[in-house]
Amino acid sequence: MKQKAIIFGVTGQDGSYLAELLLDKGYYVIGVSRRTSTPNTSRIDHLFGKDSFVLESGDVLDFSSVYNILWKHNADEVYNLAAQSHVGISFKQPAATWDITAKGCLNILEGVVKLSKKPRFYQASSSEMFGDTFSEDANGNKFQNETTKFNPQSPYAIAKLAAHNLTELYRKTHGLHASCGILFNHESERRGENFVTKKISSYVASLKKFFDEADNLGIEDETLFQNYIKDASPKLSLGNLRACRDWGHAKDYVRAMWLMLQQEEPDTYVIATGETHSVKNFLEDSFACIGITDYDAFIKTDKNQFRPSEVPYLKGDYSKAKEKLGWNPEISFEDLVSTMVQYDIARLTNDKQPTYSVQ
Ligand code: NAP
Ligand code: G4F
Repeated sequence: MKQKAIIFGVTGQDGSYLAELLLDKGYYVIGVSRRTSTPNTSRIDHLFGKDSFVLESGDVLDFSSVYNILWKHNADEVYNLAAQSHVGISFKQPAATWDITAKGCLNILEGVVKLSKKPRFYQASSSEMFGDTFSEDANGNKFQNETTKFNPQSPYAIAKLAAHNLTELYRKTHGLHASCGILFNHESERRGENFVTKKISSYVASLKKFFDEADNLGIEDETLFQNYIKDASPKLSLGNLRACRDWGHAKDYVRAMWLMLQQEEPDTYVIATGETHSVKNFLEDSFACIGITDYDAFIKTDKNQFRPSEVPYLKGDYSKAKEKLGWNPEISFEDLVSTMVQYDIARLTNDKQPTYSVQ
């Protein structure tokens, strides 16, 4: 019999990669997507028509829809990836963020508890929960691991911490096989458009297109050409460039989610690369992909992109996941940046809407 898995949040970045991973492993996958007024399935359209993939309509805010799906499919594993996952937006929509991200998780946990055969459960916890805290090694190097104190700095992070604590509580009090992955930032070609990495890679691709078109305008005078570039090129508006993040590729991270649910005992694991880079570093490497080193003329500061409180520094220590799960990240920061930029260039060159290959 095929293993069955339910993915809440299947239409998101991670949901789409996790669905592919599980299908490759021979699972029957039930994806859950909420009703939206415009299509939200572009990341999983290529999965439709597969015998082992089905999409159910459900909303984590609606307990009865959650419970009906859990009861109907009697799955072996349930992954909760559903969230309002944008930190900046959580300051503007704190209640919606709380309901989806915290109460949504509770709805799934309550549904799982009521089943006679209880599936294994994965909760998508976040490095945002650390907020402004870190641990230090003997040499004064800063990092976060499973023992670092949490001090969340946004409505999103507070909601994630509530869901995290609930999952650990249900593990203890209901004996659920419920695991939490404290995942540090992970990106990909499928990253949502309003996260900083995707903003940058999309912009750099549009700038490359602008340069290619400018070359064909036949402006022979170099000064005129440079003035044209300066005045007419699109500009990228960004906020805080100093924040540091531990950025990995989502494909590596969904493998860790699956590994957690294959362990005899449920637990909590940090998943990260162990490296940290500033937003400025990400910018520099992205511009370098199109041969630009001096990018100041293309960047504007947007006060609205600064957050009321920031998470200044994230660098994960994933030793526990390495030792217990045998997990290591395989895609480097440099490859992540160039893959995202090249993907967006190809997308614009072909003048196509995003399509996502199964690889
Ligand atoms: P994402 O692309 O924003 O995906 C979020 C998913 O949640 C989407 O499928 C979204 O559906 C769904 N969703 C939102 N509200 C819902 C509701 N009321 N009912 C059902 N589904 C709902 O996020 P991601 O980057 O894939 O991240 C996956 C999970 O990991 C999230 O919980 C995120 O908070 C967490 N996380 C992410 C990172 C990261 O760096 N990516 C790091 C740590 C933790 P729509 O498509 O309809 O919007
Ligand atoms: O790309 P971001 O929006 O990601 P952030 O806030 O780190 O959150 C992501 O990672 C978390 C894990 O640590 C997840 F839990 C969460 O769901 C999400 O996936 O911002 C990264 C940094 C921040 O410091 C932000 O202030 O980039 C800075 N930034 C600078 N300019 C910007 C911008 N962020 C965005 N989104 N847009 C900007 O224009």
